[in-house]
Amino acid sequence: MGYRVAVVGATGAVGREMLAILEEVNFPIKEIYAVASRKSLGLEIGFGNKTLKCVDLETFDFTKVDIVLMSAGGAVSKEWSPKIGALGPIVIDNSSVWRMDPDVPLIVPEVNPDAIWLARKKNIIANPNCSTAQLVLVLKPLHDVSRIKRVVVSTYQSTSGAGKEGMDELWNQTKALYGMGDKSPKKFVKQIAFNLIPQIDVFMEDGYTKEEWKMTAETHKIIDPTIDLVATCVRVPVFVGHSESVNIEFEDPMDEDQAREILRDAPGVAVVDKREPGGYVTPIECVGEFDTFVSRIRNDPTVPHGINLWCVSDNLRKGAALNAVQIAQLLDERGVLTPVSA
Ligand code: 11C
Repeated sequence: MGYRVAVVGATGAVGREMLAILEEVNFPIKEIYAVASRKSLGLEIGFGNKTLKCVDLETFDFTKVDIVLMSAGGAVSKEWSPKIGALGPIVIDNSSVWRMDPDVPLIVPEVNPDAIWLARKKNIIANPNCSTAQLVLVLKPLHDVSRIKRVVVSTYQSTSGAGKEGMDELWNQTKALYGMGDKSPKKFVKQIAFNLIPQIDVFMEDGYTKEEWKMTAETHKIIDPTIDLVATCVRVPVFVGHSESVNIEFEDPMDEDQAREILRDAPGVAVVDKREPGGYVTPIECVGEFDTFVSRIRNDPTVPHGINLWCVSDNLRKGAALNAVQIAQLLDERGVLTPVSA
């Protein structure tokens, strides 16, 4: 028994991770297709001990599949997700296009699995922004114990959040600064090598960036619209792994010891919090991991019930591909889809 799965955007950084994770978690697969734009036609991608040849999005017959993992950008998703959904498969989409649609569930399986009931409305499920996914994993178990009033979060986001071109720019500029090649910014608006940039996505009218707005709006949809959340999002010269400094203020008592205990039991979270040099997790150490790591849990002495913490997660995994695959697992567990017999 297994599902017929298509990965759309299979040649991208997240698409490749989706294929790798489907294999790693041993997702029940009957058939698997790597779908991409025409320019990638025929390109070969490894899947376990098999090789998949990329097929063309424009001509692929989506009635042959049950689940579509889509990571092909907003424009492609806007056009294709409804078309595919109308044919029957459920699309799990990694872009921002559908997240705020009231008829589309926005799911982090450890946090709001029950939102899956809405999956069949449009046959589209949205995957949150990477910086939101790791944050809600940490906030929800704390909010369940003592209501969160206010969150102030500052992010340190890796270049892979902007795709392969973002990583290439960091690599090329770093080499150029040692005298080899072009160091002019292309993907980012300023130099990223040996620098950082306090802008991710476009500016909105109120002076916040769209990435900052997404963190607030998506946290409201996934956990609770009454949480006040304000973000400052910063791009840093790291290849993979987003980090966040999070200040949380609670309605009722909560302290560092209680928060540490709650987070130790939280699904998808690993606490590494030794108060000694190096007793915390940095982005390099989270690469390839499934867990979101929490370190530096401290009382905030400036408010009655507040804590500060540091959290780090692989943005290509929990922030994108892993969460999408976990949504597919949730569809299986909840019996939303019926596997095809061998
Ligand atoms: C970044 N978080 O690091 C962004 C990438 O809404 O899915 C993901 C954008 C999104 O640049």
